[in-house]
Amino acid sequence: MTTKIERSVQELYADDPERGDAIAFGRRGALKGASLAAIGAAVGASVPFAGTMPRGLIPAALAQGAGPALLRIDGKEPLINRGERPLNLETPEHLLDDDVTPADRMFVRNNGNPPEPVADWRAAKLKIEGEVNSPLEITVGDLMARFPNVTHQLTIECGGNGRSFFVPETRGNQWQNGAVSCARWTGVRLKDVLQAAGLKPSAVYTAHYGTDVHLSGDPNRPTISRGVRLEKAMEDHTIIAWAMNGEPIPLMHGAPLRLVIPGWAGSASHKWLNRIVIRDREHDGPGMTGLSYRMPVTPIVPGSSHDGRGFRILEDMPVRSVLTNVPNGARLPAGTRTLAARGKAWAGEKTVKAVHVSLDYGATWTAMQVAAPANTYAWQVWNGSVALPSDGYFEVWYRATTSDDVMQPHAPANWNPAGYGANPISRAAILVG
Ligand SMILES: Nc1nc2c(c(=O)[nH]1)N[C@H]1C(S)=C(S)[C@@H](COP(=O)(O)O)O[C@H]1N2
Ligand SMILES: [Mo]
Repeated sequence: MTTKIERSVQELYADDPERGDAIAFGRRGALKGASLAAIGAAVGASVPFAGTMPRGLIPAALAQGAGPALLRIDGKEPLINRGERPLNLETPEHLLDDDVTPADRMFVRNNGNPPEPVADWRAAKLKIEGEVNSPLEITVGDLMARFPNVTHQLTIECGGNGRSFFVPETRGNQWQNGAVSCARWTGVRLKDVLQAAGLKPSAVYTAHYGTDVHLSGDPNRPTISRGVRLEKAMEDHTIIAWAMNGEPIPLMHGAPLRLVIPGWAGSASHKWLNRIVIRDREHDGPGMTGLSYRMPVTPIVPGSSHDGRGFRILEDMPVRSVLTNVPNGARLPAGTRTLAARGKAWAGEKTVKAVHVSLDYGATWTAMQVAAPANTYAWQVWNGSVALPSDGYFEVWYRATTSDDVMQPHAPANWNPAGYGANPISRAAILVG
C-alpha cells in the first residue's frame, strides 16, 4: 500500500529539482501571485502555509525527483539501490519503523565483496596482535566460552548518511537518512579480550582487518581497514559480536564475527573480522588517510578542493531524526485534521532530549514525546501529533535536539569533500485530499 502511495506522488512530480524550483519560484524568487499559483500547480494542491514558505525553497515533493530504484536481494525487503559493485543498499526511511531493526530491513554498506560463508562459524578464528604482551588466536567458540557475553541494542550509522543533502554534491553513495540501523547485538566486550592479551603501555590505537575481498580481486589488499583510539575500543558498549537479533549474523552484515563500535561512523564497525592489530600510533590503513573519513577542522569553502591535510578523523556522528510512519509523498484522505507522527532520533555518543515537528516551514514547532533509549547507544523512539488546518500540500519538518542543545541545522553544516555528517532538518511532503 505504501509503495503505491509513493508511486502515485512520484508520477505527479517526475520533474527534476532545478526545474521544480524554476516553476515554483521563477526568477524573482517571490512566492506570491503567479508564483504561488505555479507552485500549487506543481505540487498538485493548494499550499496553506505558503506565507511562511522560505523563498527559494525547493518543495520536498519535487526535491527528491523520480522515485528511488529499489533492489531486492535474498533475505531482504526491497531497499534503495545505491550501487551494486560494491553492493550498497539504503533503507527507505519509513522502513525504519521497527524499534529493533530486523535483518531484512538493515542497510548494507560494502567496500568490497563479501567473503564466502564459512562452514563452521564457531571454528572461525580471530587474531589479536601488535602492542600486546601475549598475542591471541582464538576461535569464536572459545570467545563465547571464555568472556562474559553481553547483548545491547546498538545504532550503526554510516559516516556518509545524509550525503545527498550537501550542495554542491560530494562523491560517494548519495544516502538520504536511511544508512542507519539499530539491531540487538550479542558478543563479548572488546575490552575484555584486549585485557586478556595484555595491553602494552605503548598501545594507543586499533586497526581492523576482515576477510572481504577487494574489488580488484587482489587477496592481499584490504577493502577497508579502519581503527579507533584505544579509549573508544575500551568502552563497555564496544563489542565483538557473533549474533544479531538472537541469530548468527547474516553474511551480508559480517558473519561470523564483526565489531560493533556504536556512536562513531559505521566504518569502524568492521565486518567479517579476523584480525585486530593494536598500534602505538594512529592507524593508516585504507579509510584512514587523505579525504577518507576525515573532516575539516575549520569550515572550508563548499566545493573547494583539498587533500585532507590538517583535517581530523571523523569519529562520533551528529544528531539526526527520521519519520517512519508517513513516507515522503504520502497522500492522506480529504478532511484529515490530525497528523500522527512517529520516528527515531539519535546523536552519536550523545542522547536526544527533544524532537519537534513543524508543518508551516519552521514558523511554529510542536514538541513530540521522546522515549529514553533501550540502553546506551540505542536510538530513541519519538511520537506525537500535529494539527492540520485544512486540505492541501504540507511539508512535515522534523528536527532533533541533543541533551546539550545541539539541533539539526536548516542546511548541512561543515561541507567536506567526501560528504560526511550531513544532518539537516528532514522533511517529508504530504498531500491532504
Ligand atoms: N570488512 C568490512 N567491514 C565494514 C565495511 C566493509 O566494506 N568491509 N563497511 C563499513 C561501513 S562503511 C559501514 S557504514 C558498516 C555497514 O554495516 P552493515 O552493512 O552491516 O549495515 O560496515 C562497516 N564495516
Ligand atoms: Mo559507512
